[in-house]
Amino acid sequence: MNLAELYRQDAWHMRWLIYLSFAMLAVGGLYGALQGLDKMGVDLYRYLPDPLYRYYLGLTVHGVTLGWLFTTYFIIAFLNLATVHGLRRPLQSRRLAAATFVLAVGGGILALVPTFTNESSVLWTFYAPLQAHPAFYTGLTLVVVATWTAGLNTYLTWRGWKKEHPGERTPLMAFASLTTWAMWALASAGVAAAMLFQLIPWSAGLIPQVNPLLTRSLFWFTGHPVVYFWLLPAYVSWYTMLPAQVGGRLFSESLARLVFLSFIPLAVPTGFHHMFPDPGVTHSVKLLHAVLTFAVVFPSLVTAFTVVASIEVGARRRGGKGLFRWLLALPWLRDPSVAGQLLGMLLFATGGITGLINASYGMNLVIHNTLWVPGHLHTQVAGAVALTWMAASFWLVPLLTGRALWKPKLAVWQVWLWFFGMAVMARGMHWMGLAGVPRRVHLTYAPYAVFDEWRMAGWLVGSGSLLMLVSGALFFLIIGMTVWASKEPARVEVPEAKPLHPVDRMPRVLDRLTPWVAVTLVLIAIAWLPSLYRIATTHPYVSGWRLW
Ligand code: HAS
Ligand code: CU
Repeated sequence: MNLAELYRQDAWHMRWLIYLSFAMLAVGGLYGALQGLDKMGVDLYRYLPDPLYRYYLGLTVHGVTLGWLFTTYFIIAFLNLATVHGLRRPLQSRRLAAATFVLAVGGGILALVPTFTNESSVLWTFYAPLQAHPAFYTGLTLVVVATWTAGLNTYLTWRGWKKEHPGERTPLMAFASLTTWAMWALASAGVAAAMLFQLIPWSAGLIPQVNPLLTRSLFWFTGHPVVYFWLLPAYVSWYTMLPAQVGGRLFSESLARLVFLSFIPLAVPTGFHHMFPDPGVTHSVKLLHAVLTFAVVFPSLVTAFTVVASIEVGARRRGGKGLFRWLLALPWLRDPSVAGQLLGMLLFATGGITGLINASYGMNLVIHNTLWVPGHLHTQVAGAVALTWMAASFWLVPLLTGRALWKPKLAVWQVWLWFFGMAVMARGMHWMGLAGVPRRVHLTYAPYAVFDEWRMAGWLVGSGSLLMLVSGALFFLIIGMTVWASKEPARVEVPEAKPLHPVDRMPRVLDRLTPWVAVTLVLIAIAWLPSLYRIATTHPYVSGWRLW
């Protein structure tokens, strides 16, 4: 079977998941701009009809559409493609792929309807005792189930491949997808338990009370590793595709595998770093999570080295010279797909530094619950991850539709504008956070807000978010015109990086998941179970509140 036929077999759900993912980006992005402007004292919310003007409704739509839906839809489609391409084999079960699609989209609709009617203004973290409509929790749970069916399909596809290729090493692109699903399967257990045993029955009136500290801890059991569930598909692109796009080679396949595999044990036992100032968790457990957070930085530091080295190989092959001058040989202004990913990396490097500050137990007390944290998270997920996905879609959408990218030059502008917008906005957010401005507050109406003191910082947040709004609009124009109006046939292939040196020998443990999953289970047992048990048995259970 030739490759084009291979993608077409599974193309409809990949294509539609990608379109829906971008639709979520549009909805969430619009509310994002309103929030950004609020930080400079400009309230455009009040022009929206009731209940859409309500701040916490908007913030919930922003977090749910972007954190849960934009990400999940894109990840399923992109990892499907990486698996299918890596193994040169269609997905094992078309029925399972269709079921995944229905669960993901149906779940999203179920969660969003009660959000738009202001019955679920509980933000993306849905902390109890704030109570949402049962459909909200059920919908998000179905989205998580969709990730499980997608992961299962990848696993079955790999098993089918393995039967026909006994003793062969799994190709990197597929292996990286498998490790991402394995990490997520373990990570998602926390939120699934919170939903099934506490939040859904509680919101449906089947149990009268829940334990807020327990549901919150279970949220962060998943809520930290979910950020690597967002990040790893970008890593799939940086490691296995981008080097080919710049004419380079993957510097080391063994290091790449080590990075993906390390996220399995290290992603989950770190979640209490979101609860450093919370009562009810012992200091020793918090310290353990702080130390393990520093450990999970390691694979990203290795990534900084490996990916930049792979790109450097490409730049030197293009004639780049000197210690740093080779950077100029990269197509920063010519290839939007490459430029977007490089700019995403630059943002990611800044977010890595702020992440380390957050993780430093003592320093966390300075920034926790301030606008600093949205500054950090935007450089990571809305910067590195979203920019990488937009950049990848410049070859992905042509590949899946057969239509050439509409106006690549405009796409270069688009990614640069997003980068600048994000850099400016995040700078302002970090600044406001250090000045003590709380996150998740409608500042225009906060009686203590002193805009005079925050003028410059707030102006950066507002103007940065406007630049991103313009860039987002350009992105939709480019993708929309590619899909509907581009007449030229696409001549694209999945970029696939070859390793710099032939991989003859590699420790077997770098081609296996079981030992890594086993270590993870031990770490989870140490880092989570005693605390969860103690919280469940000693902390109070309370009834729900609906505010706003
Ligand atoms: Fe984080 C809060 C710590 C990574 C997302 N984070 C958040 C929240 C989100 C989020 C959404 O310890 C807020 C949740 C909420 O609503 O409350 N985070 C870290 C650490 C890392 C980290 C240590 N975060 C991420 C990623 C995210 C993400 C990735 C999304 C995708 N984060 C925290 C902590 C908090 C937190 C605390 C809680 C704060 C609080 O108090 O509430 C690390 O994994 C980061 C490692 C990254 C690096 C960067 C490596 C650089 C690379 C690029 C190389 C390129 C170069 C460019 C150098 C070490 C790979 C030059 C070359 C070219 C050729 C271009
Ligand atoms: Cu975290």
